[in-house]
Amino acid sequence: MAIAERPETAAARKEAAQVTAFKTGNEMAAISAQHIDFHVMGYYPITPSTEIAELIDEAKAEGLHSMVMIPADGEHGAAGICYGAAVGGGRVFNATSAQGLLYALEEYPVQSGTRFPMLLDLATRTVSGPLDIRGDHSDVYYALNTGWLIFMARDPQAVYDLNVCALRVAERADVRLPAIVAFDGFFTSHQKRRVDYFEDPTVVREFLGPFTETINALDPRHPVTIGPYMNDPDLINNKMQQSLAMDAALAALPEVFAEYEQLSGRHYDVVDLYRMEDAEVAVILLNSAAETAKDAADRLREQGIRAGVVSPNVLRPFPAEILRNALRGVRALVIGDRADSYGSGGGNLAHEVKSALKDDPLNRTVCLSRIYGLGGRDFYPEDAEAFFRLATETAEGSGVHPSFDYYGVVAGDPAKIPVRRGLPPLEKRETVSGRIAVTEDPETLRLRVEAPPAWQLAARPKRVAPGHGACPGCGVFPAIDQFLRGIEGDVVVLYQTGCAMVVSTGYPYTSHRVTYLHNLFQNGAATLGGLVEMFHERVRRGELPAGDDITFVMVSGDGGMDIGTGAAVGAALRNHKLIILEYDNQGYMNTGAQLSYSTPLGNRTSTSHVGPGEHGKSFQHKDMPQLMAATNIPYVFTGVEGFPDDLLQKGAKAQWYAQHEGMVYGKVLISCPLNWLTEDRKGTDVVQAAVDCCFFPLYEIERHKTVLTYDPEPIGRRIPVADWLRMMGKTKHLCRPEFEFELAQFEAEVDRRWRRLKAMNDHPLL
Ligand SMILES: Cc1ncc(C[n+]2csc(CCOP(=O)(O)OP(=O)(O)O)c2C)c(N)n1
Ligand code: SF4
Ligand SMILES: [Mg+2]
Repeated sequence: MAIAERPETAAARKEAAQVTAFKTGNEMAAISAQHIDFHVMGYYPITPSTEIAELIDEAKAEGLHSMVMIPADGEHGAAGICYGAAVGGGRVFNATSAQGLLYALEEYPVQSGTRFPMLLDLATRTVSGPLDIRGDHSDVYYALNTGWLIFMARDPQAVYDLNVCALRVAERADVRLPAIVAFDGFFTSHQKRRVDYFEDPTVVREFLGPFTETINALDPRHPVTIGPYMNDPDLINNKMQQSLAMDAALAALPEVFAEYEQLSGRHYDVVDLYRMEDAEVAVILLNSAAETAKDAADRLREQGIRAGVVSPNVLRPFPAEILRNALRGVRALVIGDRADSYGSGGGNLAHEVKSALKDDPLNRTVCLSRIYGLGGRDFYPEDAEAFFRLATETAEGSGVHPSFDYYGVVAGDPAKIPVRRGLPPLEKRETVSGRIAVTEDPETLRLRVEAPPAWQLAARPKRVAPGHGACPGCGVFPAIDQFLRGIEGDVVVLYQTGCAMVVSTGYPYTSHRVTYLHNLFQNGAATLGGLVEMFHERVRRGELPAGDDITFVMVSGDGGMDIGTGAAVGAALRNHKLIILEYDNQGYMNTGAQLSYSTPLGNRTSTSHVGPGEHGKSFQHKDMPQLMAATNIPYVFTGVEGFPDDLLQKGAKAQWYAQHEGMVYGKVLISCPLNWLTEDRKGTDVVQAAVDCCFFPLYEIERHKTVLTYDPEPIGRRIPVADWLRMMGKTKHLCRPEFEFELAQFEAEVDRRWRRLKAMNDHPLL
């Protein structure tokens, strides 16, 4: 709410017809994107912004728009795609949150510094670590110095409206800067509100006008040079121009908002001022919390307290003068920041407001800075009242409060010693079965594993305890367990972000009975590489006992092997003594089943819908084992849960290689009943069918020699690919006649890869 109508403009306006609906911020972002009709959207899924791309993709499958949707390999890639598309001279869109923004951060100044406008929606979320997917403003604050325009959308209506207005300002000839529209993760991204949007999308397109390119990289008759290096004295001039572009944007904003009001009937100011005309005490808050504070201000006004609320709709350019004018008569002000600038005595908003006031020699406002609402902590009217109380007591001199503090922190009990919430750590003796022996065959140079059948080791204590939160029928932990059963001795695991991580640790609980470390899924392999090297160095220095070996295992999903390919390949090329175990469930499952590069062609996912405008995923699945084999690490393997002895033996070999020669990579296909749309109890059958149709061959590449460890053909078990696809809700459409083309392409690719593998198996040099 809060978009007050100015009566004087109501008569003058020529409003376009609108639809009234009940929508979330993400829905409004998706609708506005379609109305704007961007040429290209480059994106990478991250909660809570993921839904925006999902909704746009769904609409594309229904044939409702023709925007090109490009699923990137990570946010850095997404930002690169967007930049590339922007220099091509069209409209570009992206959406992200938290780590996604940070991962792409270094690209943002490149784009603003070369002055190519685009729009990025940011559903704000806490920056890791610790990992917390709910909303605060720690991400958007990182963008403050990127040179992008930053709009703050307080509710779903504002998401739609400011997306349109932001782009209009961004594309002005005197601005030409990319823009962020930030709205509160979950509070705004996921809560439905009453909203209006234009019935006819062309209203938005006409408001924006055709995209006016300045220069573009797609006109060979007029070649341009974009991004040459630029040294002193030009660079400082370039930056000054960027600063002037921000000034131009600030000057243009009232005009753009007024024009938009004519069309929509909704009024926006650069700074939203609520009951500030005569306010003596005030709070400054961004986005949804400001709406909460308005209710509190109303209540206080009823008690005779002249309370007001200030909330910038725009953070870049920073509306310093408007704030100075608005706060001139305010005696005490609480500035709430939903993120800290650690060690600086305030959040970014507090510092910027204080600095704006400093330029007014007449200003006597006492400012208090409070950090609140971190990690999605709610902000209720009572909290706003507490802020007003601080301001009132400060104004009246009836209370002395620190100028900077955290608000809403729960004091701990120093006497309380944290207890480990989980099963006790494994004893050394529990980690060794003594029944697995690995020796080198001097003739073949392959390893020989002597081990009992996997079932005989089933009683051995598991490294992951059963008390985790995976879905019924999930194949992740049975597969990890089977693999780890082949490993003797101590293990340290690093889990990249993904289902296995999310369901097995959540402060203060752990399902792991061994040392466990998490790092974000773009960088786990590098992190574990560092730990391994520290281990060996400390052993060499005598700081850790020699001979007490540890096996280091990184567990990653298939998505982690998209965004983390670079780190994994880097670790492989350095040949750290560690194992990467990828569990492949063919998608980004913990974030809601978006496509990964391992998702096969034609599969239905939440970012590759099936409909008249789209036939599921549009490109073939990645062959990660072959990619890793190309790094020449000593051992690469594939496995599935349904072949436990095979997986156990590969675990034993993996340990030997990681101890003696260097890095190991293994990929296990695991069933995900929730998102594959299969029965919980059918998981093993489905992955076995994937092996039997030769989609997922079981093999190993040991010291560069490829060997199939299971061949369904000579034993008459090979089945058609369609038989496997028919087993899953996400793929059974591929067996319908209208998907004949996709099925044929997919079958041909499966066959090509299988025949190649067989040739490699048969040839001594391959
Ligand atoms: C830089 C960054 N981008 C995006 C995310 C959101 N995210 C976390 S896990 C994940 C998908 C993981 O997929 P996968 O590795 O296949 O594991 P699964 O969930 O399928 O088990 C995504 C997109 C994030 N945490 N950080
Ligand atoms: S979403 Fe899939 S992979 Fe994740 S826990 Fe559930 S079944 Fe397992
Ligand atoms: Mg996955």
